[in-house]
Amino acid sequence: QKAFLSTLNESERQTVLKPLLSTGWAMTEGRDAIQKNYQFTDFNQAFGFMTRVALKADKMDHHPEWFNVYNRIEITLSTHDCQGLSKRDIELAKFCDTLIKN
Ligand code: HBI
Repeated sequence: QKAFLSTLNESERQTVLKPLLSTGWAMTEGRDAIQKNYQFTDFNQAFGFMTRVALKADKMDHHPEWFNVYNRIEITLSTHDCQGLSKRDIELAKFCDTLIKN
């Protein structure tokens, strides 16, 4: 679905972005992007998380920017096609958080 993606407008930022910022997501310095750090019990758990996010990302055709070392993952979400945050970033962020059992 190549529907033109636009960046989130101000009201969308208040309604769908803001709640994420209170669940550990933060705006990335100098970018219209959000990022979050996850820590798992071990690499096996971390990579399992990455695997599930990767499959979702490919299904969405929307891919994360991420870094992994052992049990830690730093994930950054932004939409390259519109150089900013779009609804796809919100969807993928929420998906990531559904995978975490706290
Ligand atoms: N992932 N984060 C992100 N942003 C994009 O704009 C994007 C993507 N994955 C695939 C994709 N765009 C394709 O639609 C384009 O590369 C053609």
